[in-house]
Amino acid sequence: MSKMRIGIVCHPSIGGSGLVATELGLGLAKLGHEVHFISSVRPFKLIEDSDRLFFHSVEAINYPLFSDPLYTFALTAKIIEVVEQFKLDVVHAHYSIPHSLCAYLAGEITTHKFPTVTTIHGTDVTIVGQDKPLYPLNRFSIHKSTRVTTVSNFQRNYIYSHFDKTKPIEVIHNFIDLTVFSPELADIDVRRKMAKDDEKIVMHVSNFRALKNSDTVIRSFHLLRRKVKARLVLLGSGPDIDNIKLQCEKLGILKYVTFMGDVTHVEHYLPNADCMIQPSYRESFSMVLLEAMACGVPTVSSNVDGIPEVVDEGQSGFMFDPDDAIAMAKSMGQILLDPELQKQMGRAGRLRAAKLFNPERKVEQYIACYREAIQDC
Ligand code: GMT
Repeated sequence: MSKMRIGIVCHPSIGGSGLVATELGLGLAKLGHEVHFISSVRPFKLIEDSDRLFFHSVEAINYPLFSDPLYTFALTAKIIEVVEQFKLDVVHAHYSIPHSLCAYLAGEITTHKFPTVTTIHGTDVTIVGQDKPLYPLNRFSIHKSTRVTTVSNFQRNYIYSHFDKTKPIEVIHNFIDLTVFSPELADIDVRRKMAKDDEKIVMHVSNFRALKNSDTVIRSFHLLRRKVKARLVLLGSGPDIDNIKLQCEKLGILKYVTFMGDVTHVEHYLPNADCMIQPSYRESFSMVLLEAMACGVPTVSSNVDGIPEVVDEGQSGFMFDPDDAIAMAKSMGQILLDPELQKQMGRAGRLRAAKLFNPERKVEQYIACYREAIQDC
């Protein structure tokens, strides 16, 4: 089949949708396709351009007349420039707002016509999307996309029930590079940067916003500490961090918590954890849980949204209502006090990640989706 020239518009985030978009682009290039990333910052895993991988930086438009850098129009202009210069066959927009809307506007302006594939990652419809002023923009961008995909069956049903039933939506679950996220990369020197040798590590990775529910992380860890000599390791940063420190101080557990801050290579830290806790209130999928599974780390999480499509209950992890700190503490204790169970769950998680969320299958699904979009255009 002919090789394609594909534009990828994404948030250059270290984890989540930015990681998925970058890994997808790398996988497409490995298969011989030409991939053009369009974003404000070079995706950190895209070390350099090559003969099939290109990065196009969106420069903000700063005129004194305007109160903000007009990023949305700068992005639209950059899509037009790249589409026309490289004659792209398709543009893949990760997130409907603003990326898919910018692709639509660019398509109305360019002389070189192209289809748009939009991937809904969750927050664009469940959080931002429910914001009344943005609701019509979200619905319009979904409707105007040539093809729409999303990352879980839950998310597809959510879009159907809240936005647009007429638009067929394909579910392509997120995926993970099992050579990058692996238990083989556990490293005692890295572990010792986080905890003492005789402390079990409970890890939480987050952007510390309200929906990540750090309150339950702290409360369940506080209860766990009564039974297990454990240390809570927090990766990431965000608006809730200061409150978390205050809450830990009040509970007298601040000395058992390691704040690692933002780390670019979470895969260096994750394999050293004994358990991952992610009690989010909303998650269309949860890359963190899949990353933990790939690293052979059992998970304790909430049971919301797309998470039950990632976690195999009782096998790779345990799931509870987001605020059930008591049950989460109990299941973490069960895992951390039984090394055989911890190993068994870790193995089950990695096998599940390899079987259901491997890059090869998912990249092929996106390629088929692009080809259908090109035919429809
Ligand atoms: O959850 C976030 O705050 C980040 C956001 C993102 O853009 O990465 O995550 C969303 O997309 C991820 C990749 O598809 C999903 O794994 C996350 O579950 C989803 N977050 C939510 O739905 C809250």
